[in-house]
Amino acid sequence: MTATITAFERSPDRGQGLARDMRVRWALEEVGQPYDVRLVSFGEMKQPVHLALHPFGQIPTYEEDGLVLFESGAIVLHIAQRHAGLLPAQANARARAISWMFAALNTVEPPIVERSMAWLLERDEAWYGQRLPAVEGRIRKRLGELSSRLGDADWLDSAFSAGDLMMVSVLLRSKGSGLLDEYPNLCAYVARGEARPAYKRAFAAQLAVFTAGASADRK
Ligand code: GTB
Repeated sequence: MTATITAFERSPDRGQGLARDMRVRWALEEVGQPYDVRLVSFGEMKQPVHLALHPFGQIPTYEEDGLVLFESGAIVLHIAQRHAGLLPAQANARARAISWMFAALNTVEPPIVERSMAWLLERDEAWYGQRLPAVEGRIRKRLGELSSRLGDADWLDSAFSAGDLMMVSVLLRSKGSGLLDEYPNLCAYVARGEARPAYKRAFAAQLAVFTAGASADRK
């Protein structure tokens, strides 16, 4: 049965692929699984129909054959476990790839999200400029550590895995801040992820949603 995911009807990132449906789309493209997308507005996300799928009223969700999942990490892990292509067959390598998924979500993404939220919600506050260096310091700490570990390798643990998919997705969210540019090997790592045909297909699909919405608005 074809899986259905949810995504923003009008993504606030204007098609930059930064919303978390992008990592799910990318995973599905990597494993060659077709999928349907149900677009939801901010209002619909908070209605009982969507809350029955996602207790926090967010995207993405994933429905397949009676199974309903939320949380992009859980969804990508489910896809990677069900289909070949995103996790190594060897048990220890598989466990390490999953560690990298968790590292992306629990260790690297939080300070990046903190900066985005500060800009979104607090940028007009008098103390915003004073707080920013500390927030950016926390991002630099993680990027520096990740950069040291990656070194000149192509991927985090030999072959490309769901760990890389998640880490590249998370790092992409720091691109706009300019902080990623301080780490050339991380920029090259992200570029390798973006160059993957599966990434390109996923990016094009989410951009098409934004473009269609924008042209409908003009009519
Ligand atoms: N931990 C959850 C997961 O990984 O699935 C977090 C899900 C989440 O934050 N979803 C966001 C959402 O539904 C969209 S992705 N927000 C609506 C709400 O909470 O009411 C976060 C996001 C939003 C916008 C941008 N952007 O504009 O660049 C980037 C990322």
